[in-house]
Amino acid sequence: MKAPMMKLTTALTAVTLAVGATGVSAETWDMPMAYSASNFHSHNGEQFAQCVTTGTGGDISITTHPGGSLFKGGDIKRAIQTGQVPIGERLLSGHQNENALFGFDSVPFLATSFDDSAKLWEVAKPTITKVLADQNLTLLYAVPWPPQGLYFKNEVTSVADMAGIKFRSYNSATARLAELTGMLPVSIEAAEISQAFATGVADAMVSSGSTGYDRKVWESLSYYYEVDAWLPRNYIMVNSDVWNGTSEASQNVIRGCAELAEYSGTWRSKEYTGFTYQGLRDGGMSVGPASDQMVSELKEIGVTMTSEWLEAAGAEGQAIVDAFRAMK
Ligand code: PCA
Repeated sequence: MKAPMMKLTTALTAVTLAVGATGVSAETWDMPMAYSASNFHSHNGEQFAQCVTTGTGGDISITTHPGGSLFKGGDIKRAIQTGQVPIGERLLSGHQNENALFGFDSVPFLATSFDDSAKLWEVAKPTITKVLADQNLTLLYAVPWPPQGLYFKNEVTSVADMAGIKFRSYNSATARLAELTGMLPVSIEAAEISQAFATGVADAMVSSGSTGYDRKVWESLSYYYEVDAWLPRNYIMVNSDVWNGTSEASQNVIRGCAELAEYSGTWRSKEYTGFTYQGLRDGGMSVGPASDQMVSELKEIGVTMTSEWLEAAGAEGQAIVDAFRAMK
């Protein structure tokens, strides 16, 4: 009796392996992304998806869904945590109302260049990885948006000129910036801003040249002031149960693709900065540095926001800032 049973087990194992190798057990991972298909983050995410699909020999194929088409930006993290989708991309600082640490990259004038953004990420990454892991999320990679500047419908030369303007915000730091400059914050996803500006729901925002260019904001707004206030990051996360159920071989491929995507995404972000400023100009906008007065008034507001953030983020936030300043 024993010998035939063993033979059967061996045969079954062989069949299972053969099924795996032919890709019958292949999985498809839907990956929601909040920003438009034309945006560099979305292009980069698409290449990451192709890298994983190719690298795992089709055992895991990732399909991206940009433009908030599967889940809106604000719903993506929860959808992954609850297992509605295995993977997705979101603006990290979009969660700072949940935990101030997520807003480390939106502290005004802390890290204002790509080099500083990379240093800040290096020191913040272990903490953010841990905070996400406690929420059943595995961090894969993060890519910065280009430096943040101010968009307005009308010319503005000082903070006093901003009083009463309806200001589109994308996280709690940008809503706070509106309050401290006397503007009226209204929270709107990037996917909806063209309409918001066209209908007068908002007449200003802080964002990159990239988002203004993607959303063709020159149809409603006329001024972009380069402020280089901060460089917020998008990040890609996987549900940790899904991750732990993924073979070590596939995990290694995904990690490799993620490392490549962080590098290529950052490179694209740099390249895109000048390109989109020119695009805004071609659309008819005035693009240039903010006045000295405006910059110095915004820097004062930045000091207030830095101390508010440090208070909210506690010892771990302070440790990130200290480690970053020590690298400079
Ligand atoms: N674009 C995104 C976040 C930062 C940026 O440059 C947005 O405006 O929503």
